[in-house]
Amino acid sequence: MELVEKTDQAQAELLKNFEEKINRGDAIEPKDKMPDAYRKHLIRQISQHAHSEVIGMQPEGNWITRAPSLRAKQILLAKIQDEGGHGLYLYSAAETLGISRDEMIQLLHSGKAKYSSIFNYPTLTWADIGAVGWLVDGAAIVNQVSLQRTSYGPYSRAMVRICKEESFHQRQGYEIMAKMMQGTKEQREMAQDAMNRLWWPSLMMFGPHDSESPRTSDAMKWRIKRHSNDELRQKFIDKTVQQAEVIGLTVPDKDLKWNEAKGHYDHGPIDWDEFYRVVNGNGPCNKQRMDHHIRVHNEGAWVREAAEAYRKKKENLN
Ligand code: BYC
Repeated sequence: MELVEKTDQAQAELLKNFEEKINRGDAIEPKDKMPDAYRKHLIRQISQHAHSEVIGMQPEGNWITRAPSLRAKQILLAKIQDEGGHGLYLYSAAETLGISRDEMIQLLHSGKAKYSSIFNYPTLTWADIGAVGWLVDGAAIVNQVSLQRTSYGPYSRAMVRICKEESFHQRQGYEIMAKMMQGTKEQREMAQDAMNRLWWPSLMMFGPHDSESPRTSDAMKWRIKRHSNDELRQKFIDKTVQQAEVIGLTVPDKDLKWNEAKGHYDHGPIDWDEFYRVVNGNGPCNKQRMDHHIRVHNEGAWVREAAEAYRKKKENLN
């Protein structure tokens, strides 16, 4: 009985110290004591974030061989490599919480871990590559700038570096769209069509409305999230609508209207049935994305084995 009381007391002390640290705005580092629920929450979010970066390479990779110029191809290749790098920083950050890369990949392949809904849409034309850079990376930046101040040190530091690269990604996407809007009628229509198809899925990247978001309350309490899903979505809309106007694109939302009193744009309803359909595995490309990831992961087994054999050999030499 006394032992149970002592353990409870130790747990309460741990929680108190942890909460004090969070409230002071101190970063939590891998060797710090932390509640198990905080650790699990972070593993879920960071690993899903890493999976998104890596799966996100597929829709863009679709256009490497068809980029319209050598310059466009070089830029696209560099961008996709950056996304792979982001995945690696994030898997490493998650590993500091006591999960291995293998376990994270298994959770992805078994359908237990998610990745961003946006990457289950196809990239049908070159303008889609512009729209992915401008809208998808643009949405990702808004979210990730906020995550630079997240409470877990390794996640926050990964975000600082990722944000620098993402701002280049966003600009290159906007450049593609701007150029197409100065082109022929067909090119302008292609850019508008990409905008029409990718606008709403980009708004869904921020997750469900705050009232429907089961994870937000813990995430805000532990300062993993600094802003809610709706706050970040609004920020993205406010800045992107103006960018669309500058290059002559129309936002495909008839209810979009500047609200002077709020100082924000009001927007039309988001199709949450579509969101949950895609998140639950039934979007246009879910099967294709997972099949590809599983196949390439299996084909790469020899690389992992060779790296492990080399590590062991070096260990024996030392
Ligand atoms: N897609 O309670 P909620 C990139 C899930 S990649 C799928 O609001 P939370 C790029 C959510 O996980 C950048 N699932 O959750 C790469 C939860 O399910 P579980 C990607 C979604 O975590 C290559 C449930 O719905 N960025 O930029 O508080 C090329 C309830 O949601 C989505 C990140 O990953 C969604 N859109 O908030 C180009 C950012 N939304 O886990 C570009 C990091 C929600 O309970 N993540 N769900 O089964 C976050 O900031 C947060 O996790 C979210 C969701 C805002 C996404």
